[in-house]
Amino acid sequence: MERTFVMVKPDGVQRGLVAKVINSFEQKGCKLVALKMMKIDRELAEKHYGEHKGKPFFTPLVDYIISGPVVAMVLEGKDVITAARNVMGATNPLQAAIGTIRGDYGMDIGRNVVHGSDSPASAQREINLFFLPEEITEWSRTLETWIFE
Ligand code: YYY
Ligand code: MG
Repeated sequence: MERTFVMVKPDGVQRGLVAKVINSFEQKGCKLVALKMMKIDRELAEKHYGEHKGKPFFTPLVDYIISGPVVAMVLEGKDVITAARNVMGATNPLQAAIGTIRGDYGMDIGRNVVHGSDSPASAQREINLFFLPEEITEWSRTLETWIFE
């Protein structure tokens, strides 16, 4: 079973989209194993987006992600990293398909509502950045065999 790190970004929280975003992942079949609201400080933001350091959008991206509370979560399931990325849609909401979170709720690449890890290595790194092991709840979902073969 794979895990991924997902977060409702400050624009999603301010716009009252938290429940809708979580619902999109739940209805897809992702299992929620950790969830919290928090404010990200600059140090954590720069670590989280470390791969983008030096790019022109890095500073505005960090300023945006620390501009208000976020809702961070860990999702679990077979191939959940890919599944969650598909639920989110393309990075630029203008290119994201309608029916995806970014396609349905976004207009601008710099306000794209949601984050999700892009690989097993980044998922592991991001989960460890945002959650202590004891904040992740292991539980068995009774309908698992109706979601995964
Ligand atoms: O993983 P994902 O969020 O879909 O995109 P990344 O390429 O990792 O970029 C992280 C974040 O940076 C993206 O969600 C929006 C922002 N960004 C931007 O503002 N302008 C770009 N040209 C590329 C990315
Ligand atoms: Mg990324």
